[in-house]
Amino acid sequence: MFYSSVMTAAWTPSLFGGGEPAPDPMVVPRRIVLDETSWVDLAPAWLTGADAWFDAIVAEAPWNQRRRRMYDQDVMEPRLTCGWRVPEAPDPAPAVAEALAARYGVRFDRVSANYYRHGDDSVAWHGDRVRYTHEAPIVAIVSLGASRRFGLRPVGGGPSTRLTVAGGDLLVMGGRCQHDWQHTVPKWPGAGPRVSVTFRHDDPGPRP
Ligand SMILES: O=C(O)CCC(=O)C(=O)O
Repeated sequence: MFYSSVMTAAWTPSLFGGGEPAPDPMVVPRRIVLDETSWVDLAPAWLTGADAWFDAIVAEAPWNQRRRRMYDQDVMEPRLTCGWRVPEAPDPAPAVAEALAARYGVRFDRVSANYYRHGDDSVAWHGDRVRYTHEAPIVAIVSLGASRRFGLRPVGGGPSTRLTVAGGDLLVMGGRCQHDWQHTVPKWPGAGPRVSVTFRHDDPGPRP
């Protein structure tokens, strides 16, 4: 297995997760340079009130379980998903999209949410489809709920990067990350429920 760590504690609300959900303007992301043209920004506790958003989105979002074609078979994805155009997305997603646009210089149009109900839910190694239309897409992910591992590995092989994302954290992939790197949220036995809220853009965005 890729990760050796095992988390046994179920998710409990964090000390800083209460109140109205909103980006904290004082929290500045730290850039992790993956290679000459790819990077990841990580900002722990970027969103205050993450627990309130987690509770609301779990209860109210129109969750679906998608099917994926794998090895000539249709399989159910091991997580639930849903998506909106930004103006129709439930609060605080439009305000979060605006804060991200101000920092990253692209207009975020689409929001999707992924619900990992327990540690057996996951997403396999992949690059996002936005790479087919964008040279340097920015993909921003706000984590809510329990902590999970987030892995990145170069498409051509080489050492992987392992991060942990907790409720309220912001992780942003940029440059050629979707082309030259893959990412995953692996299964993590004992993990509590987590939602990732992902912001993507249709406009071409910055060059790498
Ligand atoms: O849940 C996450 O943090 C990652 C989601 C993701 O990679 C995807 O939906 O393409």
